[in-house]
Amino acid sequence: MNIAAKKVDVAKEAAALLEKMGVAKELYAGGDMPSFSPVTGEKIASLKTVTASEAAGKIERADEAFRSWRLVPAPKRGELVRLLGEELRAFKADLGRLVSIEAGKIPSEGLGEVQEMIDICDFAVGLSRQLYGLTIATERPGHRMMETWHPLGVVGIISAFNFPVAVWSWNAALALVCGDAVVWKPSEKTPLTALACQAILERAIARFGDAPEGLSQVLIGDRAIGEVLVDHPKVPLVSATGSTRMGREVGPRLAKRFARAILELGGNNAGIVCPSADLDMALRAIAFGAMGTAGQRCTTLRRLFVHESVYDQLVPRLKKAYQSVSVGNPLEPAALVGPLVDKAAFDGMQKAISEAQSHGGSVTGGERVELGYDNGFYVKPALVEMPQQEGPVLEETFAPILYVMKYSDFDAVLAEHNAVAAGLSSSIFTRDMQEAERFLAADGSDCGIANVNIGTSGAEIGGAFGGEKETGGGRESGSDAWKAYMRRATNTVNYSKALPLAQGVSFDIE
Ligand code: UN1
Repeated sequence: MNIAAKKVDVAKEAAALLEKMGVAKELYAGGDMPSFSPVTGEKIASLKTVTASEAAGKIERADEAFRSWRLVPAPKRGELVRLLGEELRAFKADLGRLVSIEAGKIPSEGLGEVQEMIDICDFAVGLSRQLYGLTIATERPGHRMMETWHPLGVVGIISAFNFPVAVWSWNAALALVCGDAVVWKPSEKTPLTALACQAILERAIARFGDAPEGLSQVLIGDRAIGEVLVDHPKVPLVSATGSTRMGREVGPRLAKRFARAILELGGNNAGIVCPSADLDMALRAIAFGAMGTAGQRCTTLRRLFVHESVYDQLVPRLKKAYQSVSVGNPLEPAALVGPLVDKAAFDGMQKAISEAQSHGGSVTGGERVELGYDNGFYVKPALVEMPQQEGPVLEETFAPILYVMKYSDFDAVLAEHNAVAAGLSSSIFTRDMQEAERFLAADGSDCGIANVNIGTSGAEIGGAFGGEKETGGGRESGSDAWKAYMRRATNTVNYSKALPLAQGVSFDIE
């Protein structure tokens, strides 16, 4: 079912939401950087950009703010993030709607993204009382060895269009409780939601009272502005989310100046459906994983291996789901699949589909859905049955294409599963404990996320998020990901009256 076009004035609605969230009009009207809504393809704002020297100035100011923020006790820093969580609760509907307008997400996913922000704030508030190190046994009498975690500095955040607000919050909420300042370069495709987040944080800062000025900065601009952030000597950590291509440029630049990198890059996530799988459950998980967010999550399910014994039960049902899924205006609650972000995404999808066909792929869906918005790129999600894993199946195409392949041998499918460059998310559908445990074992899935009987996408914030190989190796969000945002010091204290050297070394001077 396609959701028919409705007359929507996205520019007007975006402006009303920005005003309500407290974003100053001069930041998004009359500037030189356009922002478009994928809902209709219309221009919805013209943003004021920063020059390279203004960007450097903002980084300097953030560094100054860091120097006092690091001295504020961590639980008090947590109070700022608690207030941010409160403000996000108050503006959840507005920010979620703006995410729908600017990134094209359906309402529940726009709201879900803001919920993810609220969740990480709650996590970070708790964390602000748990930034603890170890006390370690020393080999020397009368000594104590311990580790202390200190604030690190300015954390640079580079985020992508597809999670325009949540990814910032995973980084910012942790960085702020860790005693760091943050400077954010959002995607050029989603600058308005970034301005809204900054305005919401500023409300929290105003309520907090005495946070240093400049603690959080947003850099609106193009790639050159991102480079200022990546190359600035006062930014000891950059957390960058985006394509592997972007990571290949950012990673070496950071390495060159020995800065830390948290890279969260491409994914080419797979699922395996085993003979014992609960097929009803698998069907739902696959549908959300592959078609949800119009295939534009880094965790989107892109490759599916189905055991030959269940292939003919599952795949026809999946195809039916593909044919009947509602595609349409994401501002309408009935749509499950909203638009692609832009024409380039649509062209990339069509190219991958025709390449797949030249490798013997048989396609269901994939065609453009006309809603009457000239520059809105809506598509039927594509399910492509492939004779083997080759050609475009080995690449991440940021669009709703699910490549489906048949398998017969478990060891062989595990090897196929891991035979791609990216290593973000993975899942297995099975009720066989041996298969499930093999998938999670050292020689099982090589991804940063490996799930059993749930899909590849929609991770909770409580776990560390990120992946291996060309996904970049970084971890954000929960578990002990906070450690990357702090500086670890090992301290040894001698409370004895002697000076024994470690390793039995003697060095006795007169
Ligand atoms: C992304 O697409 O960059 O696991 C992040 C998920 C979300 C985050 C995706 N919690 O799908």
